Amino acid sequence: MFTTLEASARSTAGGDTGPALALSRSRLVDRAPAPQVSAQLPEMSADAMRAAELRAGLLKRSATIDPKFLYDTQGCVLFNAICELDEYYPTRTERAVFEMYRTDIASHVPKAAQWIDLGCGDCAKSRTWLEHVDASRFIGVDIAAEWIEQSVAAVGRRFPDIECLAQGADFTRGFDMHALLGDVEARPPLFFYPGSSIGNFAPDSAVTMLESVRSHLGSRGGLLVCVDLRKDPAIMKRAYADGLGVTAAFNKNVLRVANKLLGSDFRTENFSHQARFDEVRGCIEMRLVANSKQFVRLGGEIRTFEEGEPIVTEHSYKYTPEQFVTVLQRAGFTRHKMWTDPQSWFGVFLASA
Ligand code: AVJ
Repeated sequence: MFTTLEASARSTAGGDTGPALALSRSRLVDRAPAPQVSAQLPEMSADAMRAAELRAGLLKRSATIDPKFLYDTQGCVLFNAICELDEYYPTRTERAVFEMYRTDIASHVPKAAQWIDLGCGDCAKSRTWLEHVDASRFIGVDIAAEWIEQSVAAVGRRFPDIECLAQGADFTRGFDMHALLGDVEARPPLFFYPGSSIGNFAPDSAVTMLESVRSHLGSRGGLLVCVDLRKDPAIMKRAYADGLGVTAAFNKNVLRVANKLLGSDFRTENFSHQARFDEVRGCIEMRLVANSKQFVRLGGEIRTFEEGEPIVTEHSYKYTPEQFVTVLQRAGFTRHKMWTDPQSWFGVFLASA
């Protein structure tokens, strides 16, 4: 049987101190057939900010690359291929839970909701939800500002009565959408954060990010967030070390992204993909390990990588339901419901203030 959990928790007092929204641009896509576009131009080059962040990570003693850099056009194609792999269970398990409980979950979404998709991409998941909920507005947020304009415009054509907005933003750095959301009592926000992307944050950072979400909810808003649950480590590991090497290609592609953004000269063939489950931290760690000593030109400097030295490219945290409820409570959510699959591999949480 599929199961649902329901619980309520203490409320957390206090305001919110998320950093300012790192907006690259904002586009209003207002109703088909001729979407109007109102632009808010970027304050500074988003590429320059991304390059500085990427470079700083690579120059640390223990080199890291933030996982958001995995998703250039080719990275998105490779990630979509990962989602089709036998070994990669999260995508199809999430889909199964959504399909099984769509009506029940939708019945908990407030009327006239502002549906905010964090990391909307092609908006495919939201599109199905918008057929089942009463939304007044759809806001697609993604770091890939250019390409979501089109996918959000397509949502606008499919749902002419829903006001559609594409918001280019790196919401991983905290965000402030209060002005954009307007009267949240009349139109309660429903933040949609699927795909277990929350797993890319370490628990403390997940709390900070979800606090930021919670600060926007008003009295009736909510958060629909999907979480990969703890299971046999061998199963989790296989999902990140597939037999075809698609995940390896996805991981190594980030070095091409670095070369493009920084003008560096990483050679993808000189690094190997590694994925392991860290039992202590409860996460998959994905790395690129130098096959031999590497001298990489990074702007004016040479970054040396010793043989076997890793660049950590992603952490993917896996939670027990209880652990994730604790994260929600720490972020100030007081009520939640969870839906899961028969094996309890993947959790869909609806949380409210
Ligand atoms: C998109 C962050 C949910 O952590 O499982 C897939 C990304 N990395 N294979 C994940 C990913 C390697 C994925 N998330």
